[in-house]
Amino acid sequence: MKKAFSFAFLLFVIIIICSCNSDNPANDSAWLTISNGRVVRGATGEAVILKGVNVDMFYYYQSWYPEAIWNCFDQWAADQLAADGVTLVRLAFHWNTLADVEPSVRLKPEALNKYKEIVGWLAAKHIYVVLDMHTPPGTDDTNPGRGVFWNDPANLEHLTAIWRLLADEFKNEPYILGYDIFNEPSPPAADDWWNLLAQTVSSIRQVDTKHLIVVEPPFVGGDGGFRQISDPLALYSIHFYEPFAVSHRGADWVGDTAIPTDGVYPGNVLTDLVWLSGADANTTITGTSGWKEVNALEVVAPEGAAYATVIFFGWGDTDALFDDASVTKNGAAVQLTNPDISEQSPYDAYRPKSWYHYTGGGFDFEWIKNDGHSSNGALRIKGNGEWAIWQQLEWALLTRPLIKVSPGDHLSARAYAKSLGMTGTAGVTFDFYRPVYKNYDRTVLEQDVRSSGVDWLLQRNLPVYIGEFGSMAMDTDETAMRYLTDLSGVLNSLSLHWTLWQFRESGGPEEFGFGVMRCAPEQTPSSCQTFRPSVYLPWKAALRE
Ligand SMILES: [Ca+2]
Repeated sequence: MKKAFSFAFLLFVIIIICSCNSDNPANDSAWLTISNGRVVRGATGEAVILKGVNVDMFYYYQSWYPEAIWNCFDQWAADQLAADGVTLVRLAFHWNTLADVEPSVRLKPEALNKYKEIVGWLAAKHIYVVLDMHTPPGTDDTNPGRGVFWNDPANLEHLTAIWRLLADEFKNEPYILGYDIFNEPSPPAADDWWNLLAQTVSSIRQVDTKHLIVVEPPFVGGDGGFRQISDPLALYSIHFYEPFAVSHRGADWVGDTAIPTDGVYPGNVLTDLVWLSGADANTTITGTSGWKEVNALEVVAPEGAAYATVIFFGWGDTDALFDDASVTKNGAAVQLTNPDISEQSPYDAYRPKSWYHYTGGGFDFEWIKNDGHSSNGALRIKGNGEWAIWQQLEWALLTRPLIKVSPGDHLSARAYAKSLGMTGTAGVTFDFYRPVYKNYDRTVLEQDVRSSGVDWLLQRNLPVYIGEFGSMAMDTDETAMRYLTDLSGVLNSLSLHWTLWQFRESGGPEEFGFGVMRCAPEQTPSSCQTFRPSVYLPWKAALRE
């Protein structure tokens, strides 16, 4: 008896020791890898599908609430996620939370320990973690426009160096699924992204050969989309938010004004606008002049038109300033956004709010700040070509801040223009747009998911992870509930891995947002414990589907 007891005690001690060390054989069964296009347990080859949520506020708080950053997540939250059935968390961070780059690239010990603690809470509940570089070096969420990342080669070097240090820290942790190298990269050209990715993967592989690389496609026109990378442990990630007018209803950070809140699901959703026709100006300027009124009178909205924008135009050799637009519809004044060109875009210091320029070629455009008609701030068109315009259609927002019209409406536009020596003409008039709707239901959502890159990847036997999807909602929002139910149902039917955007809001109880939970910035999840049913309920159901 005595001998048997000692043996049992010894085993007990070994098990205790082993559970403290992630290198040990007891945890080997937790390691995941990729085999034959699927995420599988390395030990058994059994395929697993991982589902969960983005725990994302760490990147956001670094910019906006640095004093509260570690309130974003706690052990209670890890337990809650496990109880809800989560098996995957995409953990976002801001580069500067974790790292310094001067005088040399190094990880900050306190933040690293915090992240290790979070990974430990999740690992204890058998939840896997994707580390997500959400805000890359040289960029910050208080100054949107991640394009600046690509302007300085040092940022690229820092990104690669930070990932190598992180991989070295986490290389033995089986509950790290992998590394999401750069959230939604928007490089000048697709090759810039694929080259940086290859370099970063190569650097990671010098210290860590076991974890997956989460591969996102570049956000560029033309040759955008996925490429297959040479590393065999790649998990290909898509962020799916179609139809945008539904998933981002009310979002006020996408463009200069907010996205309308009238997108419904299932139902007809505005997905595009098609240019229908322009109108003739009544008076124009040419030569050299001071500020003079130009106008377009008795313009009738054509058949099919649903939206109009006032436009300032230049034809031929032009050097003109424009200011103080005003519009009437059926005799009543229309409220325009920034008609006196005084307000700056919240996203671009070089552009006035809600004005955008286009040309067939040959023109330069400028926001003039030291001249104007009734107030400083005017728009300039200078050059020589067929046509150039400033107008108020922002494609990402579609209908804001356009003028809603019906066929047969009578419109007039007035503005002031100043010519600086030109032989062409300049003036003010309208462009009309026809809306394109798509009737969304689950079948259409599935087609959109497949064509977003999923079919391309599955045909090549590559594993697919929907890293983000979600819907802005208030508590009992029928559109959000049905959209999330159908979309997560589609993802499950295709056996895709997924993480919902997002775990929590920081804007307090009234925020119209994406979060499963909505808490004030200073609240920890355990002190908040407030869920948004329209997101929480369909998400929870999909986790268990
Ligand atoms: Ca002005």
